[in-house]
Amino acid sequence: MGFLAGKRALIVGVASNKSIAYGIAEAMHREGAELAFTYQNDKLKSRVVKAAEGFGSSEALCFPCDVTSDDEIQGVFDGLKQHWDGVDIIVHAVGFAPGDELDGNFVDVTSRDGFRMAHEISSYSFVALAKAGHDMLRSGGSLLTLTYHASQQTVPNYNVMGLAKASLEASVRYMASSLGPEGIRVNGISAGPIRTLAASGIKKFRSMLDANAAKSPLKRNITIAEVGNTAAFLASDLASGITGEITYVDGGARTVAMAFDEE
Ligand code: NAD
Ligand code: 0WE
Repeated sequence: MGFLAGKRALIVGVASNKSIAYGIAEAMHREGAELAFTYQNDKLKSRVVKAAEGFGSSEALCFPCDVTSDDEIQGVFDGLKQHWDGVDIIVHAVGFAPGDELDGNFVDVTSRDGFRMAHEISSYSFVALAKAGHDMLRSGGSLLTLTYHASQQTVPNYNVMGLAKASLEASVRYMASSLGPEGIRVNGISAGPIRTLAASGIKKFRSMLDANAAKSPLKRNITIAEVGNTAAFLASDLASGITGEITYVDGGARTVAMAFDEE
């Protein structure tokens, strides 16, 4: 029996089979969790439904959810209540800033509107999901989000997303303190760079992947399966003592100040 047997998980953020959320769904399904999904818009619906069916969940467990809409967020839990009497796991794997603010000098390219969008979609939405899901969340439950180390140290062009991720990481700690007394844990995974749809528009992503692999102790980049396994662990009762924490799945890159030459 898998270590997530009997757990029900809502996965927010599948856009393709390269999505980090897809890797998480795969691991959680393998460990015995029942899964439900959301999709951002109709364009992504068929891909998410196809993924869901691959994980033994029908279209009935797939809900539209643009996280900028409180109505759609509420609709997810209203819909989920028709099938489930509670939820144990919510995975938040959503991030967005206007593309033109992820290219160029931070001070020059950052706008009030881009700042607002980045923070609303990439950070507030995690709180919004917890709020709307609160009455369905069971004791022993766990919330997870995805972050990136550019919240702590600057990375060229990550710009306003770095600020939004810093806010998201602070929200992990505040949500953990808020929900902990009810037996609900809240954690983040800080993943190394991975080529997903969200990375596809980023200039020089290939050289960033290469630089990251060269810097990391493992001398390679990480996979969505590795993030998925960590997510499954953190969401499970095996991690019952861990909350408010950011766990790095980055091949150790964060721990190295200066790259070591390979002999
Ligand atoms: P992805 O493109 O596969 O997933 C991003 C998801 O965000 C998509 O499913 C998209 O539909 C969703 N999204 C964006 N705006 C939305 C909105 N308004 N409403 C609802 N959904 C919305 O890319 P990914 O790399 O798997 O990203 C998932 C998470 O992982 C993000 O938070 C990202 O910041 C984080 N992350 C990615 C990397 C990386 O290198 N790929 C590294 C560390 C952290
Ligand atoms: O969080 C991310 C990507 C987030 C992202 C990506 C896009 C591209 C398309 C947010 N918003 C948008 N908006 C778009 O219009 N990552 C951790 C991957 C990533 O993105 C970078 C990186 C890395 C790594 C951007 C610049 C520098 C490094």
